[in-house]
Amino acid sequence: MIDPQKRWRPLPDKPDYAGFLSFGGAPLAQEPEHLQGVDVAIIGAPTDDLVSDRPGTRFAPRAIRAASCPPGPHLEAGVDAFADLAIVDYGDAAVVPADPLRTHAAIEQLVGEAVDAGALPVILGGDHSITEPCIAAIAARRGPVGLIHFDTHTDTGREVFGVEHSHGTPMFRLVDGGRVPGSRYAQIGLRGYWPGPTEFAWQREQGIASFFMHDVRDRGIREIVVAALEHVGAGPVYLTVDVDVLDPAFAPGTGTPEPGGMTSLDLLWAVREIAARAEIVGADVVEVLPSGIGSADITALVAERVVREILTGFAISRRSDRPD
Ligand SMILES: [Mn+2]
Repeated sequence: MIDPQKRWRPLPDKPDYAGFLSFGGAPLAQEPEHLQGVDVAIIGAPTDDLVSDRPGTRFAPRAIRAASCPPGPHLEAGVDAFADLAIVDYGDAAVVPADPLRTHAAIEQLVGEAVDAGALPVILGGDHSITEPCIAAIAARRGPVGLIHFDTHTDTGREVFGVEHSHGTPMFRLVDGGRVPGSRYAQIGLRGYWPGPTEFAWQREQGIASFFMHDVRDRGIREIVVAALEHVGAGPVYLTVDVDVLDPAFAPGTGTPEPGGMTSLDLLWAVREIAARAEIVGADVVEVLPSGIGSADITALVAERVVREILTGFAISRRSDRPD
């Protein structure tokens, strides 16, 4: 294990821009045995071979790690996830450029190692196709999982541009393959012009709950989160956040942006609430397309904070699990 904080121990704090690059300055782990006793393993999935529009999310795991912030308790929640939980950065999956199948196998392998060690895998994408191997690794060990999915798009295409293996199809493949029952799958933030009636008819047949952006606008995020949690119900839940659910004003660095989206304020609260209330067994943040370094990249910055809110919510859920 490498502790990026070590050289700064005699000092008050390590500045975020210095030291070995890891998520939140967490210890770097490379071997599965380093995951023993770990609560959360951050895993990078730097791949964007399957995007249908502008590429570049392969650079996101590094950008998200670099858009860090000083440690300390969450000012609203009063919880310091890094103090409450044993969090490590398990590095990146051994991706192979232009070979999405081997890349996905490498992601599934690494996520599986985290699950086998009893750690919560939190994955930094990558394009949205990476959610398929992440959930595959978890479902292989724990059975089918519920899914809460923040996105502009449903990603339930049977194919995109005639291609079945795409960042627009992972949710179809997961439901079709039995890894995510539609009766425990909720989407939040849908808007724009894709997909069409065929996909939505299929979604209804599967029992998938779709909360559109106009639902968030009209009913408010609190009510929508309650409804999504009710739909997925009890049991293991995976949380996936496509950063394009945000309005491009908040997250301009993404490949298929759509105006009229969520605010950072709503999304950050929502993911924390879900992580605190649901039985989270894995989470990812995807489709960040960075172009700046550190906090200069506002899309990587908000993605970093999405992960922090998930960690904070997970820490809250762990606290409430503890016997008094
Ligand atoms: Mn997506």
